[in-house]
Amino acid sequence: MKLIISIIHNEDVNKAITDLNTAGFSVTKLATTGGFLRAGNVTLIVGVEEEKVDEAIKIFEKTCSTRKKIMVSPMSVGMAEIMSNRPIEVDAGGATIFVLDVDRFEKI
Ligand code: 2BA
Repeated sequence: MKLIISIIHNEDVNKAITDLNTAGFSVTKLATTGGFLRAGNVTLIVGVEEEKVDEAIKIFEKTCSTRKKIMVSPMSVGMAEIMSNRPIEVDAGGATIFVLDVDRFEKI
């Protein structure tokens, strides 16, 4: 058995969990914080049989793929007016995935 630990963006979590559950995977969702940006993200842990690891990762690829998003930067005090509310392109989505060996799995 393997344990998949997948760190994803908040906005992808509902679709990822829905698709994982629909495919028969059990998922635990943890509210986490990235150490670099200090912003909220979500960590999903999924215990799977070894032969199902690729199927689960494909679901993460489908639901959490990186894409470009246009956002309006928030107005900030002191910023030149020309910079305020200017749309900027940012990366959204993506997943950081670890796959670990599980020595023992029990459900009691
Ligand atoms: P990503 O590399 O896509 O990482 C997204 C989040 O995944 C990270 O959030 C962290 O929560 C987790 N993560 C990534 N790699 C990990 C690892 N090896 N071990 C444990 N957790 C891991 P943040 O730490 O807030 O980082 C957000 C983004 O900032 C990163 O996106 C990366 O593009 C950048 N970044 C992170 N650390 C950096 C550093 N030391 N220098 C420059 N840029 C960094």
